Amino acid sequence: MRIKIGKVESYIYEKLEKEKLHFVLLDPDDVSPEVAAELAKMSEELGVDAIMVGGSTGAEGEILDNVVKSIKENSNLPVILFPGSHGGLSKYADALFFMSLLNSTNPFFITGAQALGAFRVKQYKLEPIPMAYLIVEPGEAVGWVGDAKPIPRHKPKIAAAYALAGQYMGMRLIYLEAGSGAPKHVPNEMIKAVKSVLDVPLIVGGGIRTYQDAREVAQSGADIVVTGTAVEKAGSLEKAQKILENLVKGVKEVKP
Ligand code: 1GP
Repeated sequence: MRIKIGKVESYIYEKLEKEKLHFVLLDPDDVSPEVAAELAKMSEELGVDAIMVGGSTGAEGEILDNVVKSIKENSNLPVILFPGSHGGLSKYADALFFMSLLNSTNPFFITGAQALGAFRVKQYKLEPIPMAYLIVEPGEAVGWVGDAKPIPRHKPKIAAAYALAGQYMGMRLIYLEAGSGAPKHVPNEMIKAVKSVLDVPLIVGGGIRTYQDAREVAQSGADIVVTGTAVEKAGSLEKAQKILENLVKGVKEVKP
């Protein structure tokens, strides 16, 4: 019996052979379907590789469905759900990060929400991509909501140990998360330490705002760089375009 790798996951692996990837995260709590449509179009034009949709508070039901539908109608990029719990599912998406918050102190976020959501994932025919999710200080809203014991910023070895454990548990992606809107991204030393032990792709997000941030995160070893706030809170579409252009450049200039 063979493990089936779905379309979106294959797309990710194939692209990673040639380049570092940049995913844009849109939180339905912060963007309307109309703005999401504009940002998705812009992302596709600027060379972003996928759109993630989710958030820790309020990204559920009709609000979530409408944002996902609007992105799908306006771009060809894969839409990957980034659920805060079993509520964060939409049948209009292509795939979801089937994530376990490994350093949560609450089993609900490690296996509970996953069990509650599993049948719906099947019913909606969503492609689940198994992912270990690790919260690094400060952790922001997701750290608080997810009852995380955030990994101290000056302890790269703890992050590496959790990441490797995630890989050994069968996770096919590892996500280091400083939290959406974090004042600083995950430290470069920590990214390097985690990357040095992994054989599966590493995703890094939280607090990445500039060309320089994106570049150093990619250079330190992130295979996939995620940005959300920088574009969502840019203030205008013109400003968002400039910021996103620089972020994509920072990621794509670093060769794998
Ligand atoms: C949050 O890692 C993502 O889950 C993105 O963070 O909003 O800070 O870019 P930002």
